Formats: sequence, C-alpha cells, structure tokens
Amino acid sequence: MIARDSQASRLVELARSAGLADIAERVVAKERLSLDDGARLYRNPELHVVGALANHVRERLHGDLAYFNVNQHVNYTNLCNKLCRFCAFQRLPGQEGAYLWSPEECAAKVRAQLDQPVTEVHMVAGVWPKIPYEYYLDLLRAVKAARPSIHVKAFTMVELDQIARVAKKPLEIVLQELKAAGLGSVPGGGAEVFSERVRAETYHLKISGDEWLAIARKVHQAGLRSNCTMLHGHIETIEERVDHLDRLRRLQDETQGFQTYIPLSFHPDHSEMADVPGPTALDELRELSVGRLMLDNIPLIKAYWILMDVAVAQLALAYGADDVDGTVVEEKIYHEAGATTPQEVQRAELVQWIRDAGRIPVERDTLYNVIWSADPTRAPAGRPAPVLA
Ligand code: V47
Repeated sequence: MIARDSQASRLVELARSAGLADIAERVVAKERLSLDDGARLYRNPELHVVGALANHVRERLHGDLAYFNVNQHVNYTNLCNKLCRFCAFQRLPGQEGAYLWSPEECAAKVRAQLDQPVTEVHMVAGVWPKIPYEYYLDLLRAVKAARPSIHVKAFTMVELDQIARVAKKPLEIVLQELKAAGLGSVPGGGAEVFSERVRAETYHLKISGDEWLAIARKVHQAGLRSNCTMLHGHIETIEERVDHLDRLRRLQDETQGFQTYIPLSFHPDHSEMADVPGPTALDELRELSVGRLMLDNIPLIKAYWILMDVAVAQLALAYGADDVDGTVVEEKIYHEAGATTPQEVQRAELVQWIRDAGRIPVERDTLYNVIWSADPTRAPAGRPAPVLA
C-alpha cells in the first residue's frame, strides 16, 4: 500500500512539472477524464509525462504482461466504390492491380499456413456492391473448412453495412447468418474519424460516424465482440479526435463489446492525400497514450506494428499499449500506402520484440484467452487474459 501510494505521489509530482497534476490526480483515483482533459493531453508538450500517466493505467490493468497473437491477414478484394481520399489500397475494376479472390483462393491462403500456429484470420477488404451475399457466407465457410480451429475476425462495420444491403435483409439477421457460417468477431476498421467535417472532405461516400456506431451496437447485441479504431494524423483536429474517443467510450459504456482500441496512423503514399505528411513516431506514441487514458472502459490498447517502426511498437508498450498485433503474413492496405515494415513476422521474433521491450509476452487468441504465457503464474494458459477474467 505504502509503495503504491508513493508511486502515485511521484507520478502526480512528475505531472505537476508539466501542468498536469490535476489530471494525474484523477488518473490515480481512477476517475473518468473529461473531453477538456483529453485535449490538454494532446496539446501538452511533455510527451513523456503523458506517456507515464498512460503507463500507470496500463500497468494497473496488466502489470508487465504484453499480449500478442499469431494471425494471418486475407484482404479478399481491393475493389471499392467508397473512393476515400486517404486510401491507396482501393481499385476500380480494370485498374492495374485490381483483384477479387474467390472463397477457394482465400481458403488456399489459409491452408498454406497450416504448418504455422495461426489462430486467427483477419479479413478486411474494399466495398464492392456487385459481390453477392452468398460470396461472404461462402468465404467464411471455405476458410473454416480449410482450418476448422481458426477464429475468423472479419468485415468492418463498413463492409457489414454493404453486406446487409446486398443481402436485402436486416443487419440483425445477416449477423446471425454470418455467425452461423463462421464469423467469430469483427475488426475495428472503417471508423476513420467520426467528424462530419472530415468525412465531407475525405470519405464522403462512406457510412457516417453515427452509422458506424449504430452497426457496432448491433454487432455487440448479436453477441459478437469487436475492436475499434481511429485513423489519425491527416486533417482532423484535436477536438475531433477527443470527440471520437468520447463517442467510442459512450458506446462501450452501453455494450461492453469493444475488446481493444487501435489507433491507425495515416499513411499518405500513393493516396490522394499524399501531400499530407502523416503522423510522426511521437504522434503515434501520444495517440496510444491518450487513447489509454481516455478509454477507461476498453480493456486493451493495441499497437499495430505494421503501421510503425518496430522500435516504436516496442516503445508503445511503455506508452499505454498492452497488445501487439500480430504475425500478419500478407499485409496489403498499409504496404500500398508506403509502409516500410516487413509484411510478416515469425512468432519467435514477435516474442523477442516484446521481451526486448521489457515486457512479459503472453500469446492470446482473438477473444483474449491465454494460449501460452512466459509467466504462467500471472497469466495461465487456458484462462481469459487477467484483465478480462
Ligand atoms: O478501415 C486504410 C485504414 C483500416 C489507410 O481490428 C488506412 O484488430 C492509414 O481494420 N493510412 C483497415 N489507415 C485496417 C483494420 C485493422 C487493422 C489492424 C487491426 C485491426 C483489428 C483492424 O485501415 C481501414 C482504414 O480505416 N486505412 N488506408 C491509410 N492509407
């Protein structure tokens, strides 16, 4: 108790030097931070102090544990009619590089990894109205048939909106049918920034923030967990970012359906917004930290190493992040947009990255059940990750 109190007092004193003592008091007392607190955390020049506050919360929840998973991405098509200005992945039919993989081709990619300990297939793609409803059901069935034990995390809220349109059925029914075909959970993409101003300027054909949240609510009500994201580092303001986090936080109060929050750093290359520089490594660390501090009801914060330098992903584990995604295998969305990280990493290397960052690696499945742990006394295999237990 004494040790904890003195650690908390040291944190408040450190924060005082940056003009953040009042926020630190609230963090230590586990009080919810306000929108104004969020904006101050974004604007404060002392990033290391913001990071220390986030690390306090991260260690309160998870100690030294850092989760990771062994997964495989299958971006089944890049055909897309949303024409988002930030995206370098999308293609129209006939454009160079346009593709739509059949369910069988996707299943073959899953089969090709059968010698690897993959537990999750992550399927996110473009939105193309000519793809029939049966395609999505067949895709899920084919992937499950190829590897029955695999968890299928697929279809962002944007894709789900399109799937329900083409199915001409209520989303509630579609979700049950997708679940019956093998859908296990839903990824967090497509949220971008909920601001209508930003949407009007950069992705006006995509569903609105309200629609994204309404679909997420239905996903959670259908008994599916999802992740959530924010695309940062383009034309959004600090107030728009804080509003986005607040709206995620309010939905989470209602549903408890978000497992992890993933800040997605804007990658400008080959997009219509190539003149926008995108976030720096320091911006990425700040985004993770503010996310950890504001999203007091979301248990995990994921550093998606594909987006950042590996060294930044390692640092992230001291700036609020507690989860590193993943082995990936074949990443297309960020590599089309100039990512210079490798396309995949082997499990052993991912484990070493986490150890080198001073954390204890814990392999988890998509729903955060522990598969393997470097410290079985603190995170035993076969149990939910401690914070979710
Ligand atoms: O929806 C597209 C974003 C998302 C760019 O849930 C871009 O575990 C930055 O959903 N620069 C797809 N971002 C990725 C996604 C995801 C990734 C990792 C983990 C999880 C998870 C989900 O990527 C898109 C869009 O928001 N995006 N283009 C770009 N140039």
